[in-house]
Amino acid sequence: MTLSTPASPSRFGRVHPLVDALAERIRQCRQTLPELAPLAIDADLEAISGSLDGEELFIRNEVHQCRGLRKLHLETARLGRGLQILHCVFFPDPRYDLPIFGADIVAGPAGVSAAIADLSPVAPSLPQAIDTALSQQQRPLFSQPRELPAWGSIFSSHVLFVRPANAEEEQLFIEAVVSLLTVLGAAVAAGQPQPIDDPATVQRWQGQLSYCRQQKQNDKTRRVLEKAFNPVWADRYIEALLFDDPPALC
Ligand code: BLA
Repeated sequence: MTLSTPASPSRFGRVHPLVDALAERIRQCRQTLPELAPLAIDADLEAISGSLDGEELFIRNEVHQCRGLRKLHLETARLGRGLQILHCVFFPDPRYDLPIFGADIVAGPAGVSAAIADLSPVAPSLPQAIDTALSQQQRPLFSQPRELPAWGSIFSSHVLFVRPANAEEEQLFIEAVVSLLTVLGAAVAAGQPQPIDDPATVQRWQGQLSYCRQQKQNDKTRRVLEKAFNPVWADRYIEALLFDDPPALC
């Protein structure tokens, strides 16, 4: 396949309506976060396009930081055989008592096979205010819930993992993600940093590291990237952008 960095994202094709709509809602929620600023990423990782067996491939990455969150990553991608992906993780600054927000959508020619969203703990349990807020929300009902793989023990008890069966369920999923981001946004706004050497900060750093290690056990992500690009590139992409270890506390 060929790889190139296009001049503008407008060259990218469109993706599944759920991927498009959810990316747009996530951008709207992101915009309300305090001190939001874009983060620089390697140009060759920001916008990737190419072709595989005559099919257009692309990955578009947006990376930001804000007060309380060290890295907000939103990726939309089309990766061959009609596979369309939304991948989003907001990693907290370990000094703040905040969970990791994660969402993933995998859509193929036959529709959306996986839609997952969670505020995941980086300590033995979620911050109390977040757990209470999530417990008070009505849990949306989906006709096709899915079972988590073993590495999914990183997710909270509130995790939503479904195969949305129709447009109504897709809309329900978008609203559930907006609810998670609203709860997270309130916690970010109220959050105060603890010292870098506070045992709670260190524990949250370790929690993030273990989240990244568990996510890297998802062979399905690696296999798709290896096939669309190549194993060396896929490894660098996963290790440097998707689930890079949190930077050392100093
Ligand atoms: C599943 N992820 C998948 C699948 C594929 C990808 C092809 C299988 C689809 C299915 O089971 O129906 C591929 N996901 C990707 C790729 C990227 C991606 C290539 O994000 C990025 C370039 N995965 C995440 C995040 C979460 C996540 C942040 O990246 C959750 C917050 C979850 N993906 C997740 C889970 C599965 C999945 C739980 C199901 C795995 C399984 O059933 O074994």
